Parts: sequence; C-alpha cells; structure tokens
Amino acid sequence: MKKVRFNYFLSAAFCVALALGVVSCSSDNSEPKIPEEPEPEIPEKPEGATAYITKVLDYMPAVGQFTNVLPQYEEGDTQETMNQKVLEAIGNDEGGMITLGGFGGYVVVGFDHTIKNKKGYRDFRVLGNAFYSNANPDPNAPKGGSAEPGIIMVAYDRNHNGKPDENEWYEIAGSSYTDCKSEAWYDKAVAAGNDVNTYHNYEITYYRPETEPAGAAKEYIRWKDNQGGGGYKEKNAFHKQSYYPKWVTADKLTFKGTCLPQNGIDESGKGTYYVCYTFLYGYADNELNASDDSAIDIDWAVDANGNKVHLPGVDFIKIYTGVNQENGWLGECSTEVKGVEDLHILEQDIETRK
Ligand SMILES: [Ca+2]
Ligand SMILES: [Ca+2]
Ligand SMILES: [Ca+2]
Repeated sequence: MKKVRFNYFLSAAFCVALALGVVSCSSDNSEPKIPEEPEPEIPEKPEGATAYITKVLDYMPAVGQFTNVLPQYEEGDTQETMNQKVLEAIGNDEGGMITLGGFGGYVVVGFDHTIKNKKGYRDFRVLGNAFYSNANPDPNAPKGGSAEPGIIMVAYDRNHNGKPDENEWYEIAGSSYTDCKSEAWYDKAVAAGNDVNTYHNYEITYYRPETEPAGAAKEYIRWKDNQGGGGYKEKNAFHKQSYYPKWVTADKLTFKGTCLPQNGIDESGKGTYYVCYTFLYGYADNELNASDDSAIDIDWAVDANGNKVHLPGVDFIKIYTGVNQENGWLGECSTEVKGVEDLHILEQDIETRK
C-alpha cells in the first residue's frame, strides 16, 4: 500500500515538473527517474594513502614475445602466483615492468584509496616504456618510436563491495576513440596500407599451438577475430619461449575490447626500421612517462555507447593492449606497464586538455 502511495506522489511531482517545463518526456507514461544519490566527497590526499598500485586483481597477457618472461613464469605457477609476481613488479613504486602481449592482453589493478576525479585536472598516469625514435628515415615525421597504446578502463566501486563489477567499468576515450583522422600520422598510415579503423566490440581468439617450435616459426599461433580477420602469430628468433601463457589450461584465449588503428610503419621500406607513431592522448605506453599526455583525466570516461560519464573517482584500473599489429622483427604491438601514479597524492597539477 505504501509503495502505491509513493508512486502516486512521484507521478504527481512529475506532472508538476512537466507543467513547469523542468522535464520532458515521450508519449508513454514512463516513471520519472529518481535522482541519483549526491556525489560523495573524495579527498585528494587521504591520510596514509600511497600513490601507487597496492593490488593486482587479474593478469592475463595475450600471445606475445615477452609472455611468460615479463613476469617470468616458473613451473607450478598459477593465476594467483602470477598476479603476485605482477604486483611485485609494478606495485608500490617498484619500477619493474610487465608485458600485456598482443591485442587484448590485460592487467587489473587496485589501490588503497579512491583516486579522486579532480575537476579540470588529470588524475592519474599509467607508466609504460614508450620512447621516440632518434633516427627515423623520414625527417618530417610526427612524434613516434615505440608507442604501443593500451586502452585504459576505470571503475568506481559504487556498491562498495571491494570489487570492480561488470557494470562499474568505463573506457577512457583516447584520441582515436571514434577514428584516427586527427592523429598526425593518419595520412602516413593510410599510405602504408594500415588498417586505420577503430573497432568497438572487437573480439579475438588465440589458439594454443599444437607443438612448441624451438626457434623462429612463421605459422606459430593461430588467431581469428570477429571482423573476418585471422592468421598466425609468428615466433621470432630472439625470443624462443612459449608465447602462450603457460599457467592457462584452456586451449584457446578470447579477448574483447576496442581495437585501435594500426600505428606501426616500416619507414625503411625493407623491414629494418619500424616506427610506432604516438597517439595524441588517452592511452597507456603511448607517450613518455614525463609527458603531460601520458596523464589521464577520469572525466574522459565513456559508457559502452560512447556517452560521457562522470565518476567521483576511481578504485580500479584495467589496461589492455589496444592494437593488433605485427611489426616485422620488432614483433607484435604489445603494451608494457610499469606502474600507476595518483597525480593528486604526488601533488602534480596537470590541467586537462583544452
Ligand atoms: Ca579530473
Ligand atoms: Ca563494486
Ligand atoms: Ca612498450
């Protein structure tokens, strides 16, 4: 009975609002939205909080030349011990490095506090090992070198259960979220024949190799995507370990996400000098760690339909390799992660992009 009266009250309030022109509605009699709870006040520098990763919730690299090496797999390792090795490498300002392998490979990390979304400012930075090339055969080329962009997802623990729930994740929309026409290397990538599309809801499956070749192999690990693409990932002569995560018992691995335009170009024309060009902003392992454009504003987050969302802060971050591309002897484009920094705790004020 109570509920009926409550609904009646809401409907009445809604009619008043309509009359005042406060809300609009379609012809159906849908209930008005109950206003969301007020935004919690997140402190910039919670007492005793560290600026760095304190938890690794999950780590699953895709196929890659540093998979099973960064971090090192040892006989008997499990998902749990691999997560622990990742924490020892990139947690607590340790400065170590992990690989995420090819497209889709990911790590999910957490903190001992909520990283505040400070209005008008960037809030955190994902550290990678991106650098600029110093001998690009094209002297007029834009910034590039080793940019291996990872997509960044953020979650605010809205229901306070200490976990990132499926409906709490949002993607940071970087500069090529819609397309890469604003990237300085767009024309070069088109001329090189790269796939310059951005695919949302991209999906790729890698299949466990039937045999493990001792050395280089062209047709090593079979893959297939949901865009009609497929083929084999190569094993190169420099890295001879298995490229398929060894603690995984499944015979195939599927990864989903946003697949970015291919940014790697063979500038030598003969396979000796590859340049992976830098995206403008919004990715991991894409810009120098010292550059403002490796820093992220939580207000760049969007929902699955690309609509902007506002989060009061972030409790969990997921990073996954965003490009599916092989670059000759350099190997696959694979995001590396060296840590995450809360810019507010470190007192680094970096304004958002204008
Ligand atoms: Ca912000
Ligand atoms: Ca949660
Ligand atoms: Ca890298």
